[in-house]
Amino acid sequence: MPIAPDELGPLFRTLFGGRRLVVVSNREPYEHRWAQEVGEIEVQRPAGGLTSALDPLLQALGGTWVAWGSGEADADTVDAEGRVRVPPESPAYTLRRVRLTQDDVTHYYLGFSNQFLWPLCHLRPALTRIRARHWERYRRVNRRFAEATLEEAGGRDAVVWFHDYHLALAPLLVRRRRPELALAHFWHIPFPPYEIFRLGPQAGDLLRGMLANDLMGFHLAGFADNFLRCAQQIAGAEIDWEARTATLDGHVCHAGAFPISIDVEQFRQAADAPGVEGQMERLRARYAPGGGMVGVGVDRMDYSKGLPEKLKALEFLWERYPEFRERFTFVQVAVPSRSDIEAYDELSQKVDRQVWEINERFGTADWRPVHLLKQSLPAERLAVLYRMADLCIVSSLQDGMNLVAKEFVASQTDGRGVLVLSEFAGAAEEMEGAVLVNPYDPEGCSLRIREALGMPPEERAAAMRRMQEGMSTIYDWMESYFTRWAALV
Ligand code: GDG
Repeated sequence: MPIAPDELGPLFRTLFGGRRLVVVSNREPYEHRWAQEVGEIEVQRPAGGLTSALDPLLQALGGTWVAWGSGEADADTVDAEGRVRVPPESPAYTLRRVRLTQDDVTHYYLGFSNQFLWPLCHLRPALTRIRARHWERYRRVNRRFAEATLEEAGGRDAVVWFHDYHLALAPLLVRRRRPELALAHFWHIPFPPYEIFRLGPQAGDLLRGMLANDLMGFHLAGFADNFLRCAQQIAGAEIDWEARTATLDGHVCHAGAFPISIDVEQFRQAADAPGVEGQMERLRARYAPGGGMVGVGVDRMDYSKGLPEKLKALEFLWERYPEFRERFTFVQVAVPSRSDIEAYDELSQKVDRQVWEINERFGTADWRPVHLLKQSLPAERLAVLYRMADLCIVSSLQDGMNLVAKEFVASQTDGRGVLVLSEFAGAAEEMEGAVLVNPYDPEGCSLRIREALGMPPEERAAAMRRMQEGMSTIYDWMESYFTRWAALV
């Protein structure tokens, strides 16, 4: 039985008693911005599955969230300590903002986090940029996050939950000052094998930071094992492979697999909302005016998502199997991301070029094979797009989980669509019923897309039902994480 969102607060209290929850992440759940009207400040909630799932829990528990104050009016809305009560309409918990300078953002965020750790963890060492300045800022900013966390924990017994690769060093800094606190970390991206992770000159420091947690969570057991092997080989930790623990300086860190999910009900309801049928018809009329099937892709414009590879596979499909020309149209949403980084800018240009070439080559006066939408759509529109689609292609070259795959399945309330999923996305370990592809092999991939498009309706419906029935929710994810963590502290 899936756990209901409002059962999580009571569960947390049962598991952790009166301990206070402090969540620490790079991204904040509420951002203040200057509105169009002069002098007015408005609040935005950055879209994201994790923030929208953790926010109600913090509201129920009244804890604290420590995050980078990235909004342009954030500094004008906090008190002298950098605190603001949220949500604005009915304040229930504290958001503690860590203020970063432009240099911090350049070197800690765009530099070390996204030009070193991100490519390294996604098995692209050639794309890493190693700079002393980046590392120096990463350390400094992690120290600031740790200080803010310690202040928020106060003299009380807190449970501190760190998120992601931006904050690998903070747990050790907190542990040194408050050894009795319960610390856990969830790593949202892949953790690479030893042979890759060791390429970073600071690998040992990063691992020592992470090993200070009681629990290091990853999406897959394979990532947890990679982490343990690195802890052993690089940091000299003692590993118990059966229990999946690493012991360093007398402290035991447990590593575990906790595959994340989405708010399934939210997507299902958005896909089934009144008026959706009409919206789907309008989408079909816009993208496939001559009829035929429609495929979708939804990705951040990131090299880990395999966009050029997906386009190459589609090009092979229309080239080798002309029966799909004018009978199969592809809509790719590619939200601009980290565009200050050269590799991302180059990728975006490459994708533009490929789409242009495909459309020139196969397009006709009445039909455009690929529609590229380089913009962010509201979540409800995404659900409609997912439900309308006959096919969704997730072509990640490497991905911790990939939530799009799960969102597509949750939104497929008619069970008509097929999920074509890269075997290198974490989601592939769970989604039995998906058509698995190797995005490095565009010809093979185009064959699989062809098979998927030809699948009889009953087969599609059965595969979709299997995936829908097997899918857990983000609330189940939190339940299993908290239960495991509470048993350790
Ligand atoms: C990291 C890991 C892991 C995309 N376009 C729009 C939009 N999105 C939303 C999707 C989805 C999210 O962005 C992307 O999630 P992914 O899981 O695909 O990837 P990352 O951003 O790389 O996230 C990943 C995840 O962390 C969670 O642990 O699964 O492996 O890399 O939710 O819907 N949302 C809206 N408009 C868009 O145009 N509203």
